[in-house]
Amino acid sequence: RMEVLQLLRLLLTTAMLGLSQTVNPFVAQQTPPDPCYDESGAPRRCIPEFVNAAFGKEVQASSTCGKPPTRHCNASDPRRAHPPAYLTDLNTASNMTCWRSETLHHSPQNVTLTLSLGKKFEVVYVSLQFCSPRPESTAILKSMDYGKTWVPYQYYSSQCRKIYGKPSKATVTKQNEQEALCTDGLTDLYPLTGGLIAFSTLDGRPSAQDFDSSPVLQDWVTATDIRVVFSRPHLFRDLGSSRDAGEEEGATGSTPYYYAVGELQVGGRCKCNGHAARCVKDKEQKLVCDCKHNTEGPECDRCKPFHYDRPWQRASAREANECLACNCNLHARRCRFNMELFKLSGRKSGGVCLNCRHNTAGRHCHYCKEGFYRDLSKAITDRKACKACDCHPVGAAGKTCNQTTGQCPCKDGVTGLTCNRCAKGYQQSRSPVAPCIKIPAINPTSLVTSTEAPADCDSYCKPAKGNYKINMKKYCKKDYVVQVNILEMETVANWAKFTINILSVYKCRDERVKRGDNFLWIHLKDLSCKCPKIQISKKYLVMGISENSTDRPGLMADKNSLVIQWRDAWTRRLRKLQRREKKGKCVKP
Ligand SMILES: [Ca+2]
Repeated sequence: RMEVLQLLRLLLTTAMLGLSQTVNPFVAQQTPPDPCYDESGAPRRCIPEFVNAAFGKEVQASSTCGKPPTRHCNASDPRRAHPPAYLTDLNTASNMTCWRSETLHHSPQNVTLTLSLGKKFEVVYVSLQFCSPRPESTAILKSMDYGKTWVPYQYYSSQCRKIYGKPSKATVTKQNEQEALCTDGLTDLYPLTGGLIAFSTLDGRPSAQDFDSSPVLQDWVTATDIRVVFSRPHLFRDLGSSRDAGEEEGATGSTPYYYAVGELQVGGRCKCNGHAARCVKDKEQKLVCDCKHNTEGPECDRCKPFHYDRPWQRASAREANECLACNCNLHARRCRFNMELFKLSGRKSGGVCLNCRHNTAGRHCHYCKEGFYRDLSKAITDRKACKACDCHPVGAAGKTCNQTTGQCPCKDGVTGLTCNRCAKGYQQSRSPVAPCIKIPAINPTSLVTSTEAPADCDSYCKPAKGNYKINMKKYCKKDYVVQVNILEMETVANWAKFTINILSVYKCRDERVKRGDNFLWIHLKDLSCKCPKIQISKKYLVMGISENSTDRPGLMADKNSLVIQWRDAWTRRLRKLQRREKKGKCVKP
């Protein structure tokens, strides 16, 4: 029969499990490849080995013989004691050690065995090997909350309906996979010793084939405690008068009886939800999963701190479902999970960094907080990735720069990253409110660059180009030779009036030409044809003729003047020409 085969299989497993409990302490010191990760280091499902979770654990029995001693049982005599420890000890095939209840006189005679596994296990089977005849009625229960509440796993009875209120022939469907059944199998009186009761948690349950995706069955196999209740023995009138039980003291009236079990097994795996390959004792000697995949908790049932980028999930054969760290670019130590963001991301990422440091901000601490901007020479993960804004106290309209570019908000006419200079077409003023003011409408730059320049420039003059030669002849022809700095410009009628600063005088026949502030006049027509070409705040060598004009005090330049952007190399040359002139080398025109 199928049942017999199944029992044989369990017995074989029993033998193997017995061996696997013998731990070699030297094996643990080696470092075998971690089964929770594949060869490339990618996480994969891992599960603790299949064990007899009952082995060596303490069982609470509601009744144990030998106190007070009887002829067959003496708790204080090791040779005749039958303590509950014999339920989970290491049996040898030849010498089965058996727990034995007190002799019971009245039916029903309930005896309860309670086994605490110490943590959640995924139970595959519960089996009992008897040293007495099997009980007529037995219930197996489990607890998932360390004994606070109990749910039935399976009933065995020749009178299912009468004893347990259950039909004896029932089938499990997808709708009642978490329901305990009652069977009249495994309740035979015979064999009188060595009989088995074995309950396989997943046997005959439809979703067992797809256990990974059945939370109902995952729940069904989960247990922290197992309880066996022997509800009713076989009555000895069925048995005849050959049992020693009948000879026990006090056996009067009803037929006395006892239950005896040689081995209680709970076959299963330490429950770690696919995130640990083994269970270990923690500091308090409690059994816990050795969690991987960034999980923690006794059953690896939650994500480790800072690993909240997606919800915790049990590992499956296909997916390790490891917990993922939040991406905070090394600027945060804490994060939280946000379901809305997770959904918006297509169920990929829902982590939100908390308390971004190093002047960063954002969900991933991925940009700079207000008042700081990205230093693009450094990686975003760098502690100095964000620099403080450096906005000019006068030129900037505020202290907060663009978080990406560092651009400060500049006042009108001000430019530069920190707002430290005037924009094109603007010039510095003394006002802190408007530090740069517009250069008056008609200005040389716009005229010169304008496409509306007079078409006859080519015939009118040749704009200054390329290298100028400064020779004695030219020097002698001019009334003055000066180095000037162009400061400002305004227009007066058809004239451009430049405010200049005369830096050096190399020749002068005019008293008005001396170092210091002065004016330089150029006719707008000349200027628009770039003869000469002049730009504000540049230095020039100006060689020209004196012209007395009360309307336009200062120097004058026109298309025949030499106005050349200054070169320092000229200083020596001009001094030389100056010396030669003093020696009378200039022939007056
Ligand atoms: Ca035993």
